[in-house]
Amino acid sequence: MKKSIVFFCLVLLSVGLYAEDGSRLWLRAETGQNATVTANKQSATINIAKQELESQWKGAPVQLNIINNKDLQKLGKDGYRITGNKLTGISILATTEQGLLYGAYHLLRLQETRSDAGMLNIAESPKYDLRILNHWDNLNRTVERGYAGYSIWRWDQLPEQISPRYKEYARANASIGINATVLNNVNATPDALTPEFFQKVKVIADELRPYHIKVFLSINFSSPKVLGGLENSDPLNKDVRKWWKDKVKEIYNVIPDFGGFLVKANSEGLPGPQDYGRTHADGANMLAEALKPYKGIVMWRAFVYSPSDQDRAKQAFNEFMPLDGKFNDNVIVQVKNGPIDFQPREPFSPLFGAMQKTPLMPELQITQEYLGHSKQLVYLGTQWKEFFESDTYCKGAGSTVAKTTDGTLFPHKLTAIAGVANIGEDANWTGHHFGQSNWYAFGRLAWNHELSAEQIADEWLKMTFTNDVNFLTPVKEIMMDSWEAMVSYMMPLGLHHLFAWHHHYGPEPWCNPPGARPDWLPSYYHKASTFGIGFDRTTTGSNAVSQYFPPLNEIFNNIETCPENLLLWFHHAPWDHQMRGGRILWDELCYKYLLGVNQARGFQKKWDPIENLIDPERFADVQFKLKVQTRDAIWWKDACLLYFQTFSKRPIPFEMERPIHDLEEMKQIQLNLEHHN
Ligand code: BDP
Repeated sequence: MKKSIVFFCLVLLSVGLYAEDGSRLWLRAETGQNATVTANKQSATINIAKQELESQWKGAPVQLNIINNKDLQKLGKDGYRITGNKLTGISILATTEQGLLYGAYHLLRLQETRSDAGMLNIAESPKYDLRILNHWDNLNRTVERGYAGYSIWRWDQLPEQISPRYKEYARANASIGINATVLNNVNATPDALTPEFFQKVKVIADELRPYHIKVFLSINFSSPKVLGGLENSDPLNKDVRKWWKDKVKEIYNVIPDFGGFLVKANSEGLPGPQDYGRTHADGANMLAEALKPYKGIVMWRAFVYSPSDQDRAKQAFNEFMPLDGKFNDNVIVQVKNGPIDFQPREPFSPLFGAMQKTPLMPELQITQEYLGHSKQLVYLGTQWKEFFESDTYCKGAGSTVAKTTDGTLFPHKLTAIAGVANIGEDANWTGHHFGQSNWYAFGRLAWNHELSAEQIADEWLKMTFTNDVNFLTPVKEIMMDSWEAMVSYMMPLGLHHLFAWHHHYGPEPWCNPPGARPDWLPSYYHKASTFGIGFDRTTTGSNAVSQYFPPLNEIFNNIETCPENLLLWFHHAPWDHQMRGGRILWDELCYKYLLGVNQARGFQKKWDPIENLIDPERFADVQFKLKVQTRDAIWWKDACLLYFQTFSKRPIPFEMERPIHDLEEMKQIQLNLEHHN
């Protein structure tokens, strides 16, 4: 009797211990190893590196040494060297404490991915100096475009109470090299600059500091007027400039290593310098001047557009190019990967490569606002690689976007890259277990954009699930195909912005609420007519192609040479346009949607057989979401094809599966998705 109770308790305990909710992310190494680790210096950061290795490293002793020699200096302040052998001893060398921390996580990653055998001789340094997350978290803890619950920042409890998640967050980020974070939404309220709020921010900064993560804030440009009671917030007004200087001083008094500001100004209705007839440079430089004495920086966003006759895709370029070279040296301009807005596939923003006298930092969106929220498995490593490797031709062939921003082609003082976070209070942090892979991939690519999407997927799967090849092979295939599959069942061939007005999840290509801004309507972008479909951005259309360097402008401009995956981004093509594979455009569109749906079905088929290779909880969660993904892929296919068919007036190819919905039925679907669902 007694024995069975003990047994029962043990079972309960083990179920409790091993219930998999995904909260451990990719940091799942067995602890309790008691490895021998020595360090030649001490600090909070070095102690973390030490403890991580002591508890998880399974090899011979590790030495952590801060050394200042030429070889290590070449690797920069975050770089490190790992030498030695797991059987005889390892040494991690760096010029700084954070170098040692990154080296420690590297070594553990090698162990967890079974790559730690043999003689190690590794030299690493990051491609970007600042690798920063942007939280679109509001002070009331809702998260704009967040799909993993409420914000992890518990402003209501701070500064008194400290959530254990702050440290876990810091650790996860440090383990992939992320070294900075913007805590609040770019749609910022002036309340983020009150003395009470700084006390809360201070607590978070204190928690993140040992992991070498710097804290930044988004600011509202009208703060001097709204918060300070000044007459206006004109950047050339002496009082306004003084207000910012005093405010910045106040912040640094509380947080001496504060990073600086992220600014969304004169964009989507937010205030900015143009309200006073001033330029973006005037606004940015005013803030830069205030931050300069403390080594703070300004990240000024180029995501600007207004309802006008000018093609939205051209606006940021036209507004920012004349300002090239006019920004202070502690300003960096933050540019979304594409010219519109994180669509499933966009060409790169033409600002990359063109704005040469001002440092630019790419902004990627980790949260899947337009890519299936946390309902769909979409691995973004492949999307981001396409972006990094896109050739701008700004200095001849090979001038990739990556090289225009990482200091290779334009040696600016600042190099940086931002990712809009997908993190929330959900136990698994990101809503979908596979959302974690995008957080992971952002960090790894920010460190080294030359890593392949496949290698990153491989690492992440091994660390997060298992090293079993029977799991890795099919699941890696799912990941590698997932982005392109989603593009196919949502917006193939360069279509964009077909999303439902409110939630940006499902399709609504017909959307046309009374009084709506034209540039927020799908028809502005798809321009479907009985003649054809697509946005004419050629020299005879909006001429957005001219913003690209030759020969790319000519390649995009010519319907015969334009890559077909961007065809309808640059061209308004007739329904019977001959595609390179032999089909006419309408048929090709139909087959693309079907291909995407079939790939989604394929993901289900590949997932089910791995059931016994991982824990039942995460298996079932992902299995359920893959079902939703296929269902919603069919929704996209039927809605878009039935709608576009009202223009093309052509049959869906007869050998293809028929729609299972009616257009009117599709138009009735009203998802009541809230931002933080
Ligand atoms: C759009 C989002 C909106 C953001 C905006 C931005 O829909 O919520 O505020 O981008 O980046 O994609 O500022």
